[in-house]
Amino acid sequence: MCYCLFKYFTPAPPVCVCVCVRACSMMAAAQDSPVYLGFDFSTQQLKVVAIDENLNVVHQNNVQFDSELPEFRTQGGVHIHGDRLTVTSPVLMWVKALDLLLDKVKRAGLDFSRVRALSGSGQQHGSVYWRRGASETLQNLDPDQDLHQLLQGSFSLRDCPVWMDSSSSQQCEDLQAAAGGALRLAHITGSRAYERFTGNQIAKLRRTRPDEFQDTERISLVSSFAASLFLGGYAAIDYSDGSGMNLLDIRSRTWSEICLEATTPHLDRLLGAPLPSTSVLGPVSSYFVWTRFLRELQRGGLHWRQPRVSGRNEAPAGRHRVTRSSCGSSSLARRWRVTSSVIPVDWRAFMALLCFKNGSLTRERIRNKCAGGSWELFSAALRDTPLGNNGNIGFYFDSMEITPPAVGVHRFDSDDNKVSSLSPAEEVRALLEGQFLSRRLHAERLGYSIIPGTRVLATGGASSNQEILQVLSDVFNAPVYTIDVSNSACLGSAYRALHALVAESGASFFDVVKKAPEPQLVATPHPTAQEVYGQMLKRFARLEERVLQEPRPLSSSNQSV
Ligand code: 5FX
Repeated sequence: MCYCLFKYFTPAPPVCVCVCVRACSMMAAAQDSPVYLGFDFSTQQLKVVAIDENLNVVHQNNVQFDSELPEFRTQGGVHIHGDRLTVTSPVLMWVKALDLLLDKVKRAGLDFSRVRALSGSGQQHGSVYWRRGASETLQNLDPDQDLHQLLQGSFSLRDCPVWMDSSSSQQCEDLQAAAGGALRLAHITGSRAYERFTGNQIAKLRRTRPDEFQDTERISLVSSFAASLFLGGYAAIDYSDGSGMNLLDIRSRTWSEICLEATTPHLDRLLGAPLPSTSVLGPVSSYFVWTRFLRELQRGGLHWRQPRVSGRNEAPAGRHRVTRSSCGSSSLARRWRVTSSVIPVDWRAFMALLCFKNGSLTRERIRNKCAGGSWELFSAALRDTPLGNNGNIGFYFDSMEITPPAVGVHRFDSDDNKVSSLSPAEEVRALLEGQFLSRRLHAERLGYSIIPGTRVLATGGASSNQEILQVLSDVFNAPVYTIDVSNSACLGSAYRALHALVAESGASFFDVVKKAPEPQLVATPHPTAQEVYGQMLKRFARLEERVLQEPRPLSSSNQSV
């Protein structure tokens, strides 16, 4: 998930004033002081955050794929294919988004000569297929042209499988059989076989698109693809993102022979060797230095040195036990020290990761249906309904969910009878309570338990909605904290970029983030929350079993509702 690149030069005379898009107090940063960039190539948009040495955010920007690059005709940044299982994104959309984002940042007045290092993250599992000869192209980019023009012939596959894809069930079965079962595969790679995991996507493409596959010289993840653009050469896949491929042996942190062999013989040649997420990849490509980034600099003003470290902020450490709940396109809950995925900021440690597919897009659908498209009315519905929703419980799986693997909308009244509708306000609360009860139920099944001192950190778009955060706090019976910046993945990446510069003096990532603003307490549980949701969780678990036993709709296991 992480990449880091680096440039280091004597400060040029400041030519632009730093523009802050969120808080004017942040503009206090000296106009020629260093800045560090964190990018996030996420599902629906490309985002960037710039911080100064004191970790203040001095600029934020983004490109929304659907609205700002309409020529690619995506919805939520993706194309859902006719089988409703295959989900892809056009690779050139991501490249063009980078062209556009850098232009926007420059137009907003951020002086690129202040940038000392950059780092980034990308949506996990998605993969990019570079055509033979692309490496040569990357190294010789003509500074007078846009990246998307230069790279239009560089991909053997125009449409990249992304994390929402669930079309590789056969390949998952084959991989598990080859590895000696789901448990054995989980022992090696940290996970049973999942359709969205990159190895299974690669195996499917090799079978269904043999010509394109033959024409591929390198496969990147979205994060390493993005790093490759900045680097002007192929960037390694990092251990943390590599943990989402069903290919990496997460203990030895090398590609697993068994998994490689079962996926595609000699696949390691297409993947390159994996690296710690904290690796520094090298100086930024001269294309960016002399064109988009630093056109204003004189050649003599640059001094380069090889950098050291990078990463993405996944480190909410402290005295308290912390769980992190992301409220973005997908919803994530992560917990320390349970084997599943290598942690970006410490490659010797592991974290568990639960992923839920029906997150913000489902909330938007219910908002449109029950609250006239208004978040204010959606929030009012939450305020107007009691904790526990009069016993009504809902499951809203617009597309095939990951955890648990179920599809469809299922509503139950207080006597556990299936009902076909709820009042609009109850529907809103049923959705929210159902989403958070599910996070809690599955986190607890992983071994997580709520004890005194537990805090919930909420990130992502919905983390700015007070009523949603209140439901989260009540369901978890724990205080909820947020950070001021909803682009937490970008912010973490920017911290990693800064850390890259100071790591050689021995500073740890934790030393660097000590200066970061503390997460703010935004919601505390209602006094009755424990009683209400303790009971409700048990009912929810029973009803989820019922939902799982229901026959799936005939047309597809992944249909939308
Ligand atoms: C994690 O396993 C996921 O599939 C999602 O959270 C994607 O990373 C979203 F980008």
